[in-house]
Amino acid sequence: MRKKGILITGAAGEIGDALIKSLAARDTHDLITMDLRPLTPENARLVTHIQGDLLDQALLSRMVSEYEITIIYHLAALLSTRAEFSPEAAHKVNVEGTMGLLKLASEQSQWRGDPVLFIFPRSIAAYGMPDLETKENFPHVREWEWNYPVTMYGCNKLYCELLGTYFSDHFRQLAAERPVMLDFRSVRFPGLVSAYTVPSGGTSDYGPEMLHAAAQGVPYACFVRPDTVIPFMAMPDAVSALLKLASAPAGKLSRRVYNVTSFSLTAAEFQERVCRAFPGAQISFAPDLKRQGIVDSWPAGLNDHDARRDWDWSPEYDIDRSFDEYLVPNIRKRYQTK
Ligand code: AKB
Repeated sequence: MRKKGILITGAAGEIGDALIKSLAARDTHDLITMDLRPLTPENARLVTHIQGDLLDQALLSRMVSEYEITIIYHLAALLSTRAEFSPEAAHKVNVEGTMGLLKLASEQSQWRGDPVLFIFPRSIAAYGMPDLETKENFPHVREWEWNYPVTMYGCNKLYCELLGTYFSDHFRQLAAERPVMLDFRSVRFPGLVSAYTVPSGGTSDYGPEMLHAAAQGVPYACFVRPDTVIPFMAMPDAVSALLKLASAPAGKLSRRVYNVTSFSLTAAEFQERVCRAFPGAQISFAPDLKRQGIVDSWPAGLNDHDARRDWDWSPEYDIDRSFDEYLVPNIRKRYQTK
């Protein structure tokens, strides 16, 4: 018989780093991770890591010959800035990679006679506000509003949310017998900020980059205007949202894609908090008009009412707690010991 396992793709990334630790502390199933990169030695001890390409079908087949996958946390993605430089590669990873995994989850749901849970974290990049006036007039966007992304990453993700919903609700809709279908659930995150990792390839990266640079005493030029506003969330809340959504009873879920958020602030307010925590931080503003355009297209805030109602979502880290209890002390410690 195969061993039961939980699969995490893109496991060497920011969310993966934190998710592995939380799942290893609570789950009985084996954790199987996949990424092109190796894991940190600390995380590598907690999982069986497959260093390889998500698009490698033979690799996926070998994995399912050994493991009965019960849950997939599909984190692998090329983020918004990186995807603009190589849109075709982004499409391959973000769309073809997701399609391959949805097919795998679909087949495995048949084998098990029980849906494979497919957790798909995505983000505010699914939205596209046409101009700053609209952004100001719609400060708390609902899931179905302004789904007009301006980035390759956003387009890829929006489409994959639809694909996931299709595989969950309509797959083989004309067949005589409906198959056991996978259970797709997605969250749209704001920009995430971790005390332990620095993001790469994203466009919300200016927040975390500012913070980590200041803690190391390195000057930082922020690539957006001071008045730029988007929502952010501390990494522990992001992990808790994924775990909460995964454990919610299916009957309670009224949708497959949920907004979750914590706090919104401008880049100037971010800078103020960073400078308060790290006096002497050298943060300037040197807007890059092209990346600015991407951030301006993202909403200033999200309405996460449905997640709160359906699966009791609520962030534990508001803006003060995020900075004062999680980010600043842990980042300070991180660079002090180096
Ligand atoms: C990015 O900047 O691409 C991501 C996101 C907000 O989607 N962090």
